[in-house]
Amino acid sequence: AHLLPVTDAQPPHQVIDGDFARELLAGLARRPRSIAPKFFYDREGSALFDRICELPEYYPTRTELALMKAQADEMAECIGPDAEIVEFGAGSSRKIRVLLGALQRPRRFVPIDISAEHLHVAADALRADHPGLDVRPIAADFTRPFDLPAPHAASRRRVGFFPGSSIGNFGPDEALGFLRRTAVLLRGGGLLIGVDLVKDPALLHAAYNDTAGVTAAFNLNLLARANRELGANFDLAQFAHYAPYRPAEQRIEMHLVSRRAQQVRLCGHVFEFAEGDTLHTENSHKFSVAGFRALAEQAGYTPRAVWVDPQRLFSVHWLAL
Ligand code: AVI
Repeated sequence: AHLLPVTDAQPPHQVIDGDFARELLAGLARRPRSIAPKFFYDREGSALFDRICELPEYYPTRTELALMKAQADEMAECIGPDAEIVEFGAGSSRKIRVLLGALQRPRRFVPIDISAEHLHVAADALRADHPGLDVRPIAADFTRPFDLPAPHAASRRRVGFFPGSSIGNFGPDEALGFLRRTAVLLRGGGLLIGVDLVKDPALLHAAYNDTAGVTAAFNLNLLARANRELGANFDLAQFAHYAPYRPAEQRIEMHLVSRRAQQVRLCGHVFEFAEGDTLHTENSHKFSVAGFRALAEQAGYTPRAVWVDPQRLFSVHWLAL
């Protein structure tokens, strides 16, 4: 890890995780203030995200899961027998179970996730349920270069699995870059990817502004994480969750808005917030089916099958290589 010098703002024993510290410092210094959403997913954040997935307002998880259950055989047919599956951002690995149940002789499963503890717990559970499957978890940030194990001897093709519409959390250039990189990694195979669709703004707004306040807690956990890991002194009660839908950009934006003028200490630096100043924490882009297929084509994939639920909330695409 890259270490930053420990200043007297931190307890002397503290080791600073380079990535989070460096990116939060840079993000608070730039205008508008922003930080990449991957920093949501520490242990607390991953657990909060799992709770989001169960919320009545958060339709993507249950819609994608139902779509996969209904169409698992067709999806498995696209993927073919003896595949090695690489899942990007595997989280608690619920959706892969549906696919594994339908696939013919899946040889290996490589879940990649930034949240190491969460990843290993899920991998152990999967091993227990699929004794013949070679499960090889990789704790890594899949937005950066990483190594995959050499292909499984008995596997015929490598296939990516990227559910949940996490592709929407990238900016347009990052999404294209990610698709281009994975197209190289998965050459000869393909990518099964879940993509959230453009829809009634009221439904989108509700999904990111749940009445139980779990999404607000998930957003605020970024500041709690900075307090825990970096010795920052964010007062969580003085920041508000703000998640509007921006139709022109086809995206939900998440922000943390300062409720008053305040100062925050982080790694020996002091940051000033005026009342109403925001820290932009996430974009969640929504797509049309045609728009997403065009993007995939631009990245070198051949879009083949696409499955959409009856209410046209969510889509799953099979992109061949
Ligand atoms: C992980 N990702 C696809 C979620 C989304 O919907 O963009 C993260 C999330 N943010 C707030 N609620 C859920």
